[in-house]
Amino acid sequence: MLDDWTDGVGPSPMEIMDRLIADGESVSGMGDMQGMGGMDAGDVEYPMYLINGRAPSDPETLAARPGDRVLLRIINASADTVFNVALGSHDLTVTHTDGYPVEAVTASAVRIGMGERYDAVVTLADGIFALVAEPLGKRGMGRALVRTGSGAAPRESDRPRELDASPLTVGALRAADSARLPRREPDSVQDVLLSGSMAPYAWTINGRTYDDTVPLTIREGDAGRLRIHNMSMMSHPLHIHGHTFQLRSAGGMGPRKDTVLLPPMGRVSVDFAATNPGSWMVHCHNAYHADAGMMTRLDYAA
Ligand SMILES: [Cu+2]
Repeated sequence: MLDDWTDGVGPSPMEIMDRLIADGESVSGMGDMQGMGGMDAGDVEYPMYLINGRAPSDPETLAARPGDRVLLRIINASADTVFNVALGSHDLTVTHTDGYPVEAVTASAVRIGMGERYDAVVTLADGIFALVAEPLGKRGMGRALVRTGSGAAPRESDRPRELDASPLTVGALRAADSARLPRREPDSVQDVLLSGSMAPYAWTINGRTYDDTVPLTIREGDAGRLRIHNMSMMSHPLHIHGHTFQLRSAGGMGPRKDTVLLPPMGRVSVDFAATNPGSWMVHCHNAYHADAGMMTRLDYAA
């Protein structure tokens, strides 16, 4: 479980939100902003990044035996941080994302946005290895240890060289057969434009902040398609409640998910089946962006 942490060791999340809004209102605040995030790095520098609730100086140790085949279920529970995750001296074989199986892909590192989940299988060597979550565009790291044998633990400052490789991103994945939606032309196609700015601090979907929103709509039983465009220089993990979707990447065979990370200026189309009538949230999984308005709804037509 990956997290970015400030409460008790830095300003509270509410104080951070107040500062983002205040800095967005003042030109002088922009000086401070340049030290914060920027580009696709999130909006906030955190004093600490955690794995399983533990600081890097006091990491959790996951125990196993050499040769064990272990499933790592990696969850990004942070508010504002995209992580690249790697296990020192090992490759990760990604088998699932957001609970749905994919055709297995092996990578040195995996990129995971807020709200996303990746499962990776690894066959463990003999020793003590660092499991590291490196925050994208920020200083510091989240850290745990995997111990299968004796020897010296990696130093706190050690950074696995696996993080030097380009991380696996969602575009490299294909849904397993059992996770595919039926191939079907969409009954409706809707655009979801993600935009906003640091000054003023406001984040929008289709040009509006919640709850001054024009909801997306769908009829029960329809096949829906969303064309999601990130019009900003910040990344946004878009999450839909009550539904899952299949990415149109990989020739329409992209992974089945409920949260998809849009890089700066990125685009992705997703298909979903309207089988769960109600009024559902659609929102950026950056907690500060959601709080600043980056939410809308998916409403079923009567
Ligand atoms: Cu966002």
